[in-house]
Amino acid sequence: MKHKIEGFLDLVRQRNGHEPEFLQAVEEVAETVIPYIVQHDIYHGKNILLRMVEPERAVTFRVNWVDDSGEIQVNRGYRIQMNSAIGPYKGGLRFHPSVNMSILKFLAFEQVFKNSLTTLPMGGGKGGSDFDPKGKSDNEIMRFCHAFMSELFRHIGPNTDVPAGDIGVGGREIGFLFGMYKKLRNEFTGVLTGKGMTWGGSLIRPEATGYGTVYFAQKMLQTKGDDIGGKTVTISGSGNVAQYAAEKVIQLGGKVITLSDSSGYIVDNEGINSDKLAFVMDLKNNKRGRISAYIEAYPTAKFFANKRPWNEPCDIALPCATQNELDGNDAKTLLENGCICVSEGANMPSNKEAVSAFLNAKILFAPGKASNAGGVATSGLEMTQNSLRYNWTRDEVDSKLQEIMGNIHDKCIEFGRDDKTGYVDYVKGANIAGFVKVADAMLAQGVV
Ligand code: NDP
Ligand code: 2IT
Repeated sequence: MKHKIEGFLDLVRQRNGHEPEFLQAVEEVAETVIPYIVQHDIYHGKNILLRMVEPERAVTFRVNWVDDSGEIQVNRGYRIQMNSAIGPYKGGLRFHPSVNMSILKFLAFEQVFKNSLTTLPMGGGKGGSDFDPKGKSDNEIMRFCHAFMSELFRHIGPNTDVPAGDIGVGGREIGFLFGMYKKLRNEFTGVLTGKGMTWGGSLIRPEATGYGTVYFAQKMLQTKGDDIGGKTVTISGSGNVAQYAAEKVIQLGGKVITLSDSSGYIVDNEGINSDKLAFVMDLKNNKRGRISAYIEAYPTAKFFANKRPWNEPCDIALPCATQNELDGNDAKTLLENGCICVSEGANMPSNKEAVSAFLNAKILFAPGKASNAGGVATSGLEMTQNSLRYNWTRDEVDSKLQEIMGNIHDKCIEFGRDDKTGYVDYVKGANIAGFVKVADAMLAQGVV
């Protein structure tokens, strides 16, 4: 088996040697899916996984725009259309200076499995730009988004590829992107998700990723007769996913003690209650400030520059910032401090060593492609509402989101539970369950 997996990975490494994040994502999937393929004749000799690691299409394009001082800026735009076997390409856009092919291909690859798990008909894609929104004026953001869409529009469409937000792309950016698409195509369609409530958006979409991550943690805890009430929770990030993960933990009676951004983390041992969270939301979403400002408002809290929150003792950890933000040493510290549950809100936040440490310790560990799927699932519900030209209520969307997270959890158990020990390997479960649906569709459609 080891030989088969290594043979496959060698091929992928030869072709993509300079893409470390992409290789990391593929390795994790190959290690769980290849043994499954070997045991199931229908997938033999079809090179399905080899087809799945090659994007169906990847476009890169120049984005020219003029900044407030009149200077012409040049950024690079991308869209990776990874797999459309079960539906139109679907996945976010990331605006961050670190964006490159490796990062977007890892995200697009993960998205294929995640979208398959949601039970909704969505293929996988991802895109974005190395544009840095930090410190830019609203007018600069608008000019950049318009310039970006003036090329992207020819590659997407409501039945072809439906982008959404990710790091650096929230409601403001989706608005500017949608406006330019509508102007160029002269049509009002659900080509993007995460839209504003008065122009085609869905209630609960802003909350969905964070809420879903916590619903998934709750489902895992319930398998042990436990729940979130009374638990101490560390969260990284302070953006969209982190904010609503914190909100749901607070609603369910847990105590959130940390939040972070790329400059460091804050710890508040009295607990970040809903008033303090409202302060953070205003700071981050309206003032676009730094998390360190929290200690000016709440002086009993502490700020640690350039550090991550994983050395703070907790029962539950929710990494909600970015990839590879939790390494093997962080995992060891979390385990030594008694952490029993990790539910990933970000994509691939735990590196390979950290994932191994959690699985070896047999704690409840959910990989992002399962636990953060609530965001894209609710994007799928936004697409449905757009097609119906109808809006569901907040409660209707929230109950569908909870049902979907429950279904994903069930699938992980079906494909990830060890018959002998009863331990659920959610990584294996999510990878195989996600793979089966896409692979079956690819087999049915032939070599295209
Ligand atoms: P936001 O841009 O709203 O927030 C990102 C947060 O993470 C910020 O606090 C940011 O800090 C921090 N962060 C970003 N990059 C780094 C870095 N390199 N090092 C340290 N901190 C960093 O993004 P989201 O909340 O939407 O996304 C967070 C994660 O969740 C990402 O992994 C994303 O792919 C994933 N995700 C998002 C979904 C969504 O619906 N939005 C759905 C599923 C997954 P700073 O402000 O200093 O940059
Ligand atoms: O990583 C993700 O799932 C997202 N950024 C959300 C994608 C979407 O289409 O809603």
